[in-house]
Amino acid sequence: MTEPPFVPYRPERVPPDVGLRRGREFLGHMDRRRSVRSFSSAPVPHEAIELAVSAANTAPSGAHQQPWTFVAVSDPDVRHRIRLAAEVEERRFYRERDLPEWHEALAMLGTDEHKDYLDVVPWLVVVFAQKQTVLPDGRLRKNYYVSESVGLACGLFIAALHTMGLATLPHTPSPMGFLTTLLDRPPTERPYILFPVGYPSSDCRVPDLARKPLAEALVLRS
Ligand code: IYR
Repeated sequence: MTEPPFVPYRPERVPPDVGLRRGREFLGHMDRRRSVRSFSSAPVPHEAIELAVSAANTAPSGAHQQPWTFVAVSDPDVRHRIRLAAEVEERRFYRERDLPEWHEALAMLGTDEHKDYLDVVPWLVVVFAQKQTVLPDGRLRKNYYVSESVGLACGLFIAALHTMGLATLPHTPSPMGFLTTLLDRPPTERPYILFPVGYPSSDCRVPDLARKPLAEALVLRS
């Protein structure tokens, strides 16, 4: 087998004290992020969406297969159709499905089947996970660690939006098959997360939640 091509990688060398300062600043920045459900309709330049998706597109992925597609929608009619279809599923979820434990877990968020924000935000970004990728010659390539890879990309997307003062919410109406139809995506992809993107409304309020303490998130083992 021939060797795959490698190129030098010489990232900036960061002394520990500088690294810690940057790490604290980054944490401070990320810790001010909240998921929001109350958005302004103020426009967001499409370059902001391009920048956030470009940042997402730097994510590591299984076998570097980059198994994601980000579909950015600004057309108010398409957004409205997405809202109506999402609310159909959400109504079923909240009113008809027998999911007491799940409903109870959500109680403190104060959510219901109304998803007005899908009409208010200037952008909806729908992320699709490619179970398979259609190669240029039309053959199908199986992808590995798809969910992990797309999740990593979504995390970077959220962080990039926050850096630009933009807010979002990982919205996952269940099931989400309507997005495949409405956005005309191929059967090799499945809808992964629906992100409304915009500035938070001036009267935006969020649930009074605390992040779990580091001692619960990190196990330090010698
Ligand atoms: N998709 C519903 C329910 C919902 C589910 C989870 I898990 C949440 O963290 C929040 C809401 C909705 O968006 O209302």
